[in-house]
Parts: sequence; C-alpha cells; structure tokens
Amino acid sequence: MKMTGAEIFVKSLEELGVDVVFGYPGGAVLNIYDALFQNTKVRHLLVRHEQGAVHMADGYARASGKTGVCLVTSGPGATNTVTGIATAYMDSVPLVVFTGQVPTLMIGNDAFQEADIVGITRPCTKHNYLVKEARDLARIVREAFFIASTGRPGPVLVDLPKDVLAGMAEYAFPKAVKLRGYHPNYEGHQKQVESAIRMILEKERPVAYTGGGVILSESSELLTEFAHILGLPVTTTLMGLGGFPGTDPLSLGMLGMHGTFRANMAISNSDVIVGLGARFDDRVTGKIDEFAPHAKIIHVDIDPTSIQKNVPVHIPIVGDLKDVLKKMITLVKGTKEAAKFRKKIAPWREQIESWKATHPLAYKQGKGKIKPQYVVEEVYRLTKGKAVIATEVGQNQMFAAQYYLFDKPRTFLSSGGLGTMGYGLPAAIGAQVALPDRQVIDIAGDGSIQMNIQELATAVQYRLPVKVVILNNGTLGMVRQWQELFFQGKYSQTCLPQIPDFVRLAEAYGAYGFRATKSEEVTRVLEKGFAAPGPTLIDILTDPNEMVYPMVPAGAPLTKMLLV
Ligand SMILES: Cc1ncc(C[n+]2csc(CCOP(=O)(O)OP(=O)(O)O)c2C)c(N)n1
Repeated sequence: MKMTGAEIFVKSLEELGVDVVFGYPGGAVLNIYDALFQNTKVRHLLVRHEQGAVHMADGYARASGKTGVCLVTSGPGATNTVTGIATAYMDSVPLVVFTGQVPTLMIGNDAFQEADIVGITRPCTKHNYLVKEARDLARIVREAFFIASTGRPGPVLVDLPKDVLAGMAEYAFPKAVKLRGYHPNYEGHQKQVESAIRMILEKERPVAYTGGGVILSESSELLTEFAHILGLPVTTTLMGLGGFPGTDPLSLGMLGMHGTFRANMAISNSDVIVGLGARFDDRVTGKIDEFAPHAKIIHVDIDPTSIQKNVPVHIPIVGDLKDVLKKMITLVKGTKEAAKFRKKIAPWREQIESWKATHPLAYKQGKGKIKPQYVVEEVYRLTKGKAVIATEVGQNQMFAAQYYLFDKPRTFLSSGGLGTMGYGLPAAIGAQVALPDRQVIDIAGDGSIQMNIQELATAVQYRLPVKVVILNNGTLGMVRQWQELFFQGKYSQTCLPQIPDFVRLAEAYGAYGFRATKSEEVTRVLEKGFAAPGPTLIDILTDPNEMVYPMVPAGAPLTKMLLV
C-alpha cells in the first residue's frame, strides 16, 4: 500500500515499538506532525528547546536501556540538538535524532532554515543519514535504530527532507538489517580470556576498574559475582557508578580527579588492573606516564578502537562484557585457585581498608553555612538510596557522585564525557517518562540549572514529578574552585550576583518551590519538596567556599591528591 513519507516514518516507529518521542515542530516536519496527530501508539512530548529534547531522549535511554528518540525541524531546530548529540556520543547513549530538512532540490541553495546537519554532526554521531527518497525511509529508520543500539551504542541522526516526507512510496519495513562492514564483535576471545585470568591469579594487588560499559551491557550482576569470587576490589568511573554496588565492601568508590583516596591509591599501587567497559580517559588516569606504574593492564571493551588508545594494554579483549564476564566466571567459580587467590590478596585488601580509614571522604561541617555534601547525604538518607539521580555539571555533579551511594545500574545520569551544563533537568524529565513510578531527582548547580530551566514547563505540562535540588552557592562553583587553586583566587566571571528567585520562578512555571537557608532547615525542606505532588525546585543556599576534595590537579599523577 502506498503511503506518504511521513506516514511511512510514523508507521516505522510503531513497528519498532517506539512509545515516546521528544520533539519540537517546525515547517520542515509539518507532515510528520500531521501524521502524529491523534496517533495513539507513539506519544509525542513537546519540549521547550531542542537541546532539552535530546537530553530528555538521552535520560530516557540511560534510565530504561531503550533507545531514545527525538524529532526536530530543520535549520535552528537541528543545530540546537548538537550539544545533546555530542553529549550522548561521548557517553555512548543509544539515540535516534530525526531532523527536518529543506526539500532535496533546495539543499545547498541557502534555503530558509537550511543547515547541513549531516555535515555538522558527522564527528559526533555514530552514523548519520540524509534520506533522499520516500521508498528508503522505512529501511533507514530500521537501520538507524539498529546502529544506535548495537555494539558500542551511540546517537544516529536521520535528516528528512520535506519533499521526502510528502512523497509517496510503498510501505516495506525490512525484517532484518544487513550492513556491510558493520559487525560488532560480541564474543570475547576464549584464549585471551584465559590469559587474563591466569595473569590476575598470578598477581597480588589487583583492582577492577569499571566504567559505563558495565551498565550499557547489563553486566552489573555478573561483575558483582566475578568480584566476589575473587575478592577483587572494584573502582568505578563516573559513568560506571551504579554498575557495582556502592555499598558493597569491595567497592572503592569512584577513581580519578575527584575519586576517593583509596581508589586512587589502589590503582597507583596495583600490580594488575582489570579494565571493564571503561576507556582510560584523562579524568581517570591523571598524568598518563605515571598512571598505575606497577600494573599490567587487561582491557575488555566492545569497541576495539578504545583499546590501546590512551594506555598500553597487555591483554586486550574485544567483546561484549556480558560474554567475557560469563567466560571469566566459568573459569574461576568454585575453584581452589580462586579460594587461594582470595587468601593471597587479603593483605592488599587490608591495605585498602587502612587507606579508607585514614582518608575517608570527608568535609568540615562549619557553623550555620549549609554544606553541599550534607545536602547530598540527606537526599541519600531520605530516598533510602533508591532514587534515580540526574546531575548538572560542576561541583554539584561531583558531590552527588561522591556522597550518594549508587547500588543499581541506570540510577545515576550525568554528562561524563562532554560535561554538559544544562543536562540534568531534561535528563531527569526523560528518566521520569521512562520510569513513572520512580523518584527522580536532579542535583543541580545554580549556574547549570539556568541553562535549560525552561524545561520545567515540560515537566509541569506532562505532570512529571521530577525534583530539582539546587546546591545554590551563587557561583560557577567548579570553575571558581580552579581559580581558587590555580589562579590565585582571582574569580574572573564566576560569581553570579544576579540569580533568579528560584522559588518564585518555580511557581511561575506552575511547579512547587521551597528554600532552605540554614543547616537545620535542610531535612524539613527536602521532605516537603519530595512530598509535593508535582515538579518541584528545592533551592538550598550552600557555602560558596566549599570545594570538592579529593582533587587531583589536571595533569598530575593520581597520588598527588589535594585533600580536605
Ligand atoms: C555548557 C557548558 N558551559 C561551560 C561549562 C564549564 N563549566 C564547568 S563546571 C561550571 C560551573 C558550574 O556551575 P554551577 O552549575 O553553579 O555548579 P557548581 O559547580 O557551583 O555546583 C562551568 C561553567 C560546561 N561544563 N558546560
């Protein structure tokens, strides 16, 4: 049966089981909006800015494990998505972004609202398409979802010219996808896995270094089992938080620039690092020449290009972490070697415990001023560690990472790779759409929240009860921290003297607003805010002089941590 391109598009989404699209209309995609009118299968959420749409789709994807979808118009609609796309690309989030485009005949003519979004996003998408014929639409949509969600996940952009959407074609949705040259390798090489296990068992000071790949590959339980069989201490990257239970006795917490003392000391003194779904980025390694100087490195990753990229690897294993961990577990489960190994590394575990005892995560609770760490601790306590936490970027993000102990995957949503201010609120909204019964909280800074605060209107419109806890220090805190430490306290352009009254702003949007100005008020205000029956901003005036510790200065070795 012949259909318009727009109808084919919407039917393809239905076929793929897409239940929600975050979007914003415009001339180039009017045909799609017409086809969506009164569609009952694909729900469309109208956002207030296209950047919000992409972050919502991203939060939806991270929280649910499904592919996030957004739809925007050509030109400025499309370019407004770029930050969100780059954010998802850096953090390997499966997204499909549909952009409108001027009619094919006008492409390249400087037509009204034309932007070469395929060219613009080439370096920050896993793949992108310009659809030239209506008859290609169903196939391309199918391929886009396949590419976004398989192998190392990532964003795929599909550009949809207006005449293609208006054109007619037969509806033919392909059952399978065949793509030349795209064959992600899921199975780890058995011999390499055996070598890795042999190498681990020979050593005395092992550390598992785990990243977002644990969460993306749904390997959290296998990782926990594997770590317990060998008694392996486990540290996670920012992206890996929740991939291994933060409350497990084997957990070292986060490593790297704002990692725990014990995690950074353990990595620096280890003799073997088992890298699992993590990419050794600079925030983790510190000075690369002095990273883990005594350790042999095993690196498991689905993306072969991330192996050997930053550090020399002794045993590379390309494959799906789930498959590799299953193989590893089979080799050691219930064996005498595993029991012997656990005994052998007991002194190492004691050493790590003593690092924890001498240098725990800590802050000084002064008089009157509200400490941001205390606020996060209270959020943790009041939510019993069960909330889904999104963050903005800056000190708020690091305090959330340090003081909220994440036990389950997909509960910590944060822009790790790109570090995108303005990510948290829309991501929280997307997560709340995916998980309507969960408590979703955005831990925010007063700078970051102002970057996409307009999405509060989206939350109110769709009755999504997200909570925003603003650690309001009146400054761009993380940048100010660098100025304090490395620029002799010259706070150039990091004070925000003009901050809106967040309570009244919340109310203006139709949300709830609460404020705490003293330590004694924090618990009560959080309780009130969490109990409010809709989207809520909780403005907490925190100590502007508080800094995030430990801190490894950029380019320094991990052992050179600045401590409280
Ligand atoms: C879009 C964007 N612009 C600039 C930066 C640089 N940056 C990193 S942290 C930060 C300060 C964030 O301030 P705030 O949101 O108030 O959070 P705080 O650090 O005070 O918790 C800035 C400006 C960024 N990460 N993202």
